[in-house]
Amino acid sequence: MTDLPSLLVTGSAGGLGRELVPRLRAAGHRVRCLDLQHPEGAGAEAVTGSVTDPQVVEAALAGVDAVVHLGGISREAAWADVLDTNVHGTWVLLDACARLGVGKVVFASSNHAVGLTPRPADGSALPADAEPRPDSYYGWSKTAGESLCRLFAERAGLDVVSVRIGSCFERPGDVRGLATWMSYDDCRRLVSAAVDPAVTGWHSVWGISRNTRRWWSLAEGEAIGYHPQDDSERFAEQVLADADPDEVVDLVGGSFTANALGRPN
Ligand code: NAI
Ligand code: 15L
Repeated sequence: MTDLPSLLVTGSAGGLGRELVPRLRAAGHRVRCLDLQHPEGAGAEAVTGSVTDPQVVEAALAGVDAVVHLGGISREAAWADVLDTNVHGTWVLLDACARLGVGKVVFASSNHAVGLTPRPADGSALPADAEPRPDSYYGWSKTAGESLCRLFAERAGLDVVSVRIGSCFERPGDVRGLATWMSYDDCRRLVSAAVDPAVTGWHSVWGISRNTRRWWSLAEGEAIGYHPQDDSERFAEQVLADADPDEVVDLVGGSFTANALGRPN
């Protein structure tokens, strides 16, 4: 049996990283972690520092086959901060990958890159390459990250899967989440599919589970071997009982579409 690709996970200490890393290890990937700080007991495979620091990033990349880039600001924030961490940090990482020959990147984009997109009136599924319509500086930083990834795929030969993640939490938090949820187990399945050596070039996929109420397309993910197994429907009764009648459910970005620009939420 051949070894699975070894991985660097940036942002490994965040809400998603803490759930994803052990699942990747259990699936057979060797995983190194990079974050500003780590939980106790993170071990020797934990590199401490910023994705904006080229020396830190180069050290963290040594010997890995692929990068899962989660590290950064994950909600609305001040312009200078999203620009530095999410845009410049992504460039530092991609530039180092290209120079060091780490040829595969999974980029944690977000639904908020297209947050202002309405639910298609004809009932069709929204494609994973829907044009950028960011709902926030944060969402804009993800469109910039996607675009940088594509530049490095097409000009530097990196293989990149850009994942427009919906809502990756233990369970969906609201009615919108019944459509946008991705389980941690499905997130692991998506990463393992994306780093497979057979997946080459540039891809944009949605990061959601096989939710009964989904309206974002799974076709692009399935084309790279991502076959989600979970469905938020098991949470529906409880979520609907607690529903807020004013919740924004027919725009991709939900409540982000109504929040003030640049104000941390
Ligand atoms: P989080 O905010 O819980 O974790 C982000 C992690 O990145 C933190 O551990 C933080 O310390 C680290 N980080 C921040 N700046 C850094 C820097 N300069 N250098 C290195 N590490 C840095 O966010 P979460 O939920 O874990 O999300 C992970 C990624 O997935 C983020 O990029 C987020 O934008 C994206 N995403 C997550 C979604 C979700 O539902 N959890 C939905 C859409 C996108
Ligand atoms: C995101 O991009 C955020 O990082 C996450 O915290 C959630 O707000 C998610 O989108 C969502 O839209 O549910």
